[in-house]
Amino acid sequence: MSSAPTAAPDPLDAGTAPHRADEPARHADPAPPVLADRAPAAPELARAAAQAAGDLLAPPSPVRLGDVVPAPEQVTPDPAADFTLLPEAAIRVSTDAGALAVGEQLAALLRPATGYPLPVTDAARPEPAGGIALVLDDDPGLGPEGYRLDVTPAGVRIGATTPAGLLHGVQTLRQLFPAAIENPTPVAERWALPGGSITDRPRFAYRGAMLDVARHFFGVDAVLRVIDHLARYKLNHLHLHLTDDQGWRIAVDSWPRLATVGGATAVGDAPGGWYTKADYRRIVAYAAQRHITVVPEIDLPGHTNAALTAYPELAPDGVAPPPYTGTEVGFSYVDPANERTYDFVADVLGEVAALTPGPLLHVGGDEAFKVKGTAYTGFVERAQRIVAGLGKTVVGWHQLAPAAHADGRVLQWWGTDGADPVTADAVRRGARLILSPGNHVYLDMKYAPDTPIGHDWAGLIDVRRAYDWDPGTHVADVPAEAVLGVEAPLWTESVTSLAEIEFMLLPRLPAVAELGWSPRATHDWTAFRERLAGQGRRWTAAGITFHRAPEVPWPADEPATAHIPAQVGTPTTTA
Ligand code: TNX
Repeated sequence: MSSAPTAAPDPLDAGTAPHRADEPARHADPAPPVLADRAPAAPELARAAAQAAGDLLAPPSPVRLGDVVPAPEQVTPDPAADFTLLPEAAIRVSTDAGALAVGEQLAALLRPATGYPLPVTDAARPEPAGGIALVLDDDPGLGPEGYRLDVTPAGVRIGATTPAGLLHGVQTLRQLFPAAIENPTPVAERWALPGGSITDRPRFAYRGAMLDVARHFFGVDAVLRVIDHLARYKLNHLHLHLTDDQGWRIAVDSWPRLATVGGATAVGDAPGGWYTKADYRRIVAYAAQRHITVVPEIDLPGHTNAALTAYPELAPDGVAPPPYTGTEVGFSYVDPANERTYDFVADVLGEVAALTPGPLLHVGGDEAFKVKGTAYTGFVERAQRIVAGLGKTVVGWHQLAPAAHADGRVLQWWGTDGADPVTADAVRRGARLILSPGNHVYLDMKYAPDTPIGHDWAGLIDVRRAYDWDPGTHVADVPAEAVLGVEAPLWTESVTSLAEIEFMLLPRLPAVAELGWSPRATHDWTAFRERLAGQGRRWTAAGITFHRAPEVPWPADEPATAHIPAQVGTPTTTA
């Protein structure tokens, strides 16, 4: 609509007391002959009037179209095409269950701060019509996760070939609203969006983060919140490190003591805990709604002290070790020479595979210092066959490299030196890599010497260090085509609460997310830190803890105290 019809209500009035579709028409015509036909026009008129008034009276969108993390592939601003979301806007979605679910998520993101009803409706060919349209399009150039977003004065249109693409478009749209959109309760704000178009798709298929729930246990709600953080930055895998020396965190019906005995402990005598199968399914389902695949890890043959306390028959000497609540690694292992060990591996992986719709099963394989040579590779090869027999693709830490190749196998490389001929050789034999270089993306590393929690064995990792490397060229003699993507692990020996998780993830996780998503041509530290700075206000509005890293130019209007983790040093995890 280009002009405000004279019959519309006072635009200023419309701006403050919006005209709702379910109210009687308020326009000047005293007796509309066919009220039922005329009434729907009134909200449209009010909307147009308010939009026109807003355009005249209010400043343009405070966010620029390119102010998005991770950086989109292509951004074409049109400053003359800003759009303001008004109270009567609707979300119109292609008739498809997955698309509708994304529409409901968009509504759930926008309703709290706007206070608008934002009804979600479906249609064969939805149009923005003054609101937001999410459209399943046939545009093969976008790939399975890409999207196109258009902001015009007529509204917002997001097109994608899949619901996952629509959700990524929604996450971009979310960042284009003023930061107050993150407020959990209504705020008075002009919900302006910058005009123009974005065309976007990921560089790498695998973009992940890992949460170690074994060293300290984190309940389902904390994990769901971490999933929200992943979704925000278009990550699509959550790797859960479910077992380690200090705790076993997933119920296994055929070996029940793993959870009930092995799950009772944690580092530093913090409370233990484990996920029931229902808990785990909740995590998987919540992630799936956000188009995030859960990758469960059962760490074998080392990192198994908790399993051995529960089932000493798996220990090389058959004796139950005491529970372990320290932070050393490499001392425990299940006996690779005992057939019972392979019953255990098959049973556990079988139950975990049955709970996991995603294709990947992670078998660990790191730091099994006491299982050497062919004892180690023989164990790994049997574990790889068990995973294949379950119809899954095996992932393991890059220590798996010397073992024989298994179809599709994926190695997670956590080295600190890109010269790694053993891994490069495994790649030549067919392996693909997930890159988690310890000295760039280990989010348990301290930011700086005075970071109150975290390690420094792989060095200090400030935001720039997390950002300044290229997954496509990082490991010598590994071509970019063999790189499935990137993952940022958070080990939790020193991380004890949700606030501390967030403090370590933010702002480094978005840096890793950008390496996974954005084309290399957009890589630019100066531009990145500016865009990242804009996220701070959003985290503050949403009540999310983050580290106010000094190399990022956070906006000056932020209260400095909002970013200090409330519970540093205070274990608050519960079973
Ligand atoms: C190494 S990385 C480990 C973990 C520790 C981490 C601490 C890897 C596969 N193993 O067991 O938690 O260092 O940074």
